[in-house]
Amino acid sequence: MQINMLNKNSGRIPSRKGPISESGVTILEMVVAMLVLTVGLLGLAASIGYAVNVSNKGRNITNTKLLVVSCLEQIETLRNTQQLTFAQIANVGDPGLATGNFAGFPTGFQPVSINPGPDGIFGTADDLINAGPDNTYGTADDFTDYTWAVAGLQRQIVITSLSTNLKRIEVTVRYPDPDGHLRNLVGVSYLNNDASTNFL
Ligand SMILES: [Ca+2]
Repeated sequence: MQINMLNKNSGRIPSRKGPISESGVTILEMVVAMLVLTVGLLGLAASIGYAVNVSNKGRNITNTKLLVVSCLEQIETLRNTQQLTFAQIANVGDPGLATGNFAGFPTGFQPVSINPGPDGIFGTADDLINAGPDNTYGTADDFTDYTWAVAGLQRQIVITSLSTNLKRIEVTVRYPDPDGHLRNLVGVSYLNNDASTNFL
């Protein structure tokens, strides 16, 4: 039926003119094509991997920066609220550290805890102390809770007295990058001895 419709003018099937090409794709051509395709796909996979790596690095830096800034702001708040005196804002062993119920910020890198411990201050030696089942600090069931430590992170707080009324606060957070290398992110602020009640 279709043939008749196509050839309604001539009334017969037109004969093909010229040689019929029966050449196809050789195996060699297919191999080359597959090689080209493979190289392209490998390049695409590598670029995706690179993008994911860069994204992870950026996220780590952002999270670490937030940790550094929050620690610096905590120390400023401790001064503003006078929870600590200016003399108490110091490292353990600092000759200027005021004696009292606060032991000072320990030197060296410490675990980063998700809780501040009995003293309510992040970055001190008691950050991993859990109050235990009775939920009260200072009782016999207190224990060191290592699950509170953020995996892979460490923090160092260095407080230097520049003058009677000025201290330099340096917070370093050590974190692993996606390649497994440990990196340091450092934040510095300067704290004056503003004992006025402007902040209250
Ligand atoms: Ca603490």
